[in-house]
Amino acid sequence: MTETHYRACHLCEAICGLKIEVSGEEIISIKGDPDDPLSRGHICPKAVALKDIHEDPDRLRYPVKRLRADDGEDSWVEISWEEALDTAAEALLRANRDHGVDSIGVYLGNPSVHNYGMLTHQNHLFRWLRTRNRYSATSVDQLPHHLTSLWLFGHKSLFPIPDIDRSEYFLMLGANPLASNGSIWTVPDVKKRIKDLKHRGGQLLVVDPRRTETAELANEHLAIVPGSDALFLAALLNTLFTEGLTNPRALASFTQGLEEVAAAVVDFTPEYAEQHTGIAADTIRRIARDFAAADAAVCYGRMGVSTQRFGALCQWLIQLINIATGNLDREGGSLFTLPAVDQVPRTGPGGFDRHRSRVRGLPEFDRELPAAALAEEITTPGEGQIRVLFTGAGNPVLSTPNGRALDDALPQLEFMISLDPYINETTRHADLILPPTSPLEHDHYDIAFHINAIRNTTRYNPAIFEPAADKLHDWQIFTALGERVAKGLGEDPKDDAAPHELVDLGLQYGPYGKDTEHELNLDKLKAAPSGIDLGPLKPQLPERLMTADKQIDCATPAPLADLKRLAEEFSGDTPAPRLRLIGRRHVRSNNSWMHNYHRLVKGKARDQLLVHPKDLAEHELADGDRATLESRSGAVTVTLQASDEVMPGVVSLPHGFGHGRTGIRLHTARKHAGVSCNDVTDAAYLDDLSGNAAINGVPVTLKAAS
Ligand SMILES: Nc1nc2c(c(=O)[nH]1)N[C@H]1C(S)=C(S)[C@@H](COP(=O)(O)OP(=O)(O)OC[C@H]3O[C@@H](n4cnc5c(=O)[nH]c(N)nc54)[C@H](O)[C@@H]3O)O[C@H]1N2
Ligand SMILES: Nc1nc2c(c(=O)[nH]1)N[C@H]1C(S)=C(S)[C@@H](COP(=O)(O)OP(=O)(O)OC[C@H]3O[C@@H](n4cnc5c(=O)[nH]c(N)nc54)[C@H](O)[C@@H]3O)O[C@H]1N2
Ligand code: SF4
Ligand SMILES: [Mo]
Repeated sequence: MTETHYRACHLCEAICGLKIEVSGEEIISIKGDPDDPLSRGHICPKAVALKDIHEDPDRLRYPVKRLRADDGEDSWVEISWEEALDTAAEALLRANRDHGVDSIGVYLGNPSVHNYGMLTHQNHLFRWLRTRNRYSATSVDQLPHHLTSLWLFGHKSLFPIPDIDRSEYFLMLGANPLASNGSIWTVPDVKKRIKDLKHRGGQLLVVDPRRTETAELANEHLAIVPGSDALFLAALLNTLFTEGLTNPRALASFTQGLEEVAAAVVDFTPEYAEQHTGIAADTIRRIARDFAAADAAVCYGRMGVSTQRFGALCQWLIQLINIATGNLDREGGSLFTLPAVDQVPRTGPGGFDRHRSRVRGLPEFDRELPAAALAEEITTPGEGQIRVLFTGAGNPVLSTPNGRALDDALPQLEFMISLDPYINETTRHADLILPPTSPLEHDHYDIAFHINAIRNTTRYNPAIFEPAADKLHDWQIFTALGERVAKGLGEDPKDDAAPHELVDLGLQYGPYGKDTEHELNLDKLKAAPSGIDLGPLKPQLPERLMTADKQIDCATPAPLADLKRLAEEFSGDTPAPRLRLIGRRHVRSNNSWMHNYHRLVKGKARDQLLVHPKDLAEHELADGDRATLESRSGAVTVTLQASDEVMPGVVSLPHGFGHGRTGIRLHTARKHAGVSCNDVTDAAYLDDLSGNAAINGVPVTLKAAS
């Protein structure tokens, strides 16, 4: 007998509604849920991989412990949860006692944000580990967005969301939602939404060194020299100010400091930007004028402008453009969400540079240090050196800059614990791997991504399969381990509610809860498995601001000062590198961890280095050649693919490959091993302001493989 289950996909930020047919233990089909008010039936090819994840024989079902062998041929043995949790707690307590709190390092990866129990319960462990050595994927990703939101709106998670369904003019930089399905912008079915924008006479402009799938669909593609976006954005602002095109509209009564910003960008003319960006001054002026004249316009930038040398400055300039033209908090511009479980008033706003990393002095953000510092904090002796590492839902060996150095550093640890279902490039170094239940064995409420969504909606779905009694969810692992650590420290761990109980409370006391017409609670959501529509985004300022004075102060000291670094970088004193490396995503990938499912990797290889034909000719190389791609920090051997998608001077390699290393247990991924882009990216090449990794725009050289 088949049963139908409903579920939001947790694999990417689009959180599409799914309809899953199950017969007994078997998944018969996974389709889009047309009744989901946000995704309207849309899905991408990854949704079906939920079945593959669930069934994957490589996925660990029980904890495993490393058995060390003298010949180096270590092996893994399954152990009980009791033994695993005791061993993990002992290792953490021992490090704490023998070497101090900072000797424990923590790295949390991207899926930890997609798994709501990991969000609600990670502090059941981490509150007992008072280490400053906390790291996450944030600092190889969206850190500049958080900083900008903290600076301007008073809270790290108050992200302005592009209101694409009502927009008339959309300026997009460094994002490829046709592959990524949107990021810091939960926008399922984005292709249709872009087409609708064009049909109603709106315009999409894409600024990207590569003519991406999204750029192909746009009205206009502007190829930009990687890392030069801040000059382009500053020149747009400069034009807006000098031509008298600014008009903060409704924001005027609670916004200050635009005059200081105008003064600070006075030298950043379109002509100056033209020299370094490759975008003509006239084009920049035209875009500024069209942007200011449009009924509703929005500027949005993502990975490509966050993970580069001026990531924080770029994100701040983008918001300044939206503010100066009155397009923030405006329908068709960008708007803040009001999610049913609203984390903003409940979580701390975040802070910046309250302490620094031990070895290189990189700034903290929200109690985390830049991931680019992790390897050196393991290998550099001294007080505060990391001796024991805990990783959860992350693969920093493949995902952080100069991952090869981290790969080499991990064996120096005294002990390593990984909360992960796979033995991969990172967890192969662990002493103990704690695997959680499969995603379909636990319930799901998206705590993280409704705050980025283009419409306010809410949905909760229970688990599809009942896990065996001897399996633990991620949140239960955090709780069980936290209990042991707390007791070892002589503390009393509080018995806390399960994730769904917290969501129930969040709903009842949230903006659509008890005291409102919606009266949301968990039972109400259970009765509406495709989700509940809470309507389009609405203007909410100044009420929604989390700044103490409910004002937006545009004259943020740090990015204003960073304009000087920008001018120095582009002073013309140092010759530009001949080639710069950028990344790329494919709709059937998901960072490093979804190459183990046959249906997502079959077909043409997609791990080649894209090189413009002109650069191939200049290097006396040809399509299909094997070549060495090298940077200051490392080299890999790649297969070349001639492509005029990338602009001359730019080469593109996807990240997340590099599965050829010994000791990993990913049978399908191994057959599509590729090389890791992050063996070439550079841990010293950062956005100096935020500490975010600059994995895009890295200077590289190319030569025939020997
Ligand atoms: N060169 C380059 N580098 C990049 C990027 C780039 O564009 N170019 N992108 C960056 C970005 S945006 C990001 S977010 C990072 C990602 O970096 P990471 O988060 O470090 O890497 P992922 O590949 O997402 O690793 C996910 C891990 O989580 C495990 N996992 C999956 N689901 C679960 C679960 O439910 N529970 C648990 N416990 N584990 C789970 C997987 O097995 C895998 O080991 O990479 C960054 N690195
Ligand atoms: N299919 C799939 N979906 C995903 C992921 C995945 O790995 N696969 N990862 C998820 C994650 S963790 C994230 S954070 C999001 C990312 O979501 P997006 O940011 O939308 O995705 P990317 O494809 O990384 O887009 C970045 C773009 O920036 C361009 N770029 C590179 N350097 C520069 C530059 O200097 N300037 C400008 N203007 N552009 C530049 C690149 O060519 C690329 O097109 O995607 C999420 N969704
Ligand atoms: S777009 Fe993202 S959320 Fe939607 S089905 Fe694909 S992976 Fe899942
Ligand atoms: Mo990401």
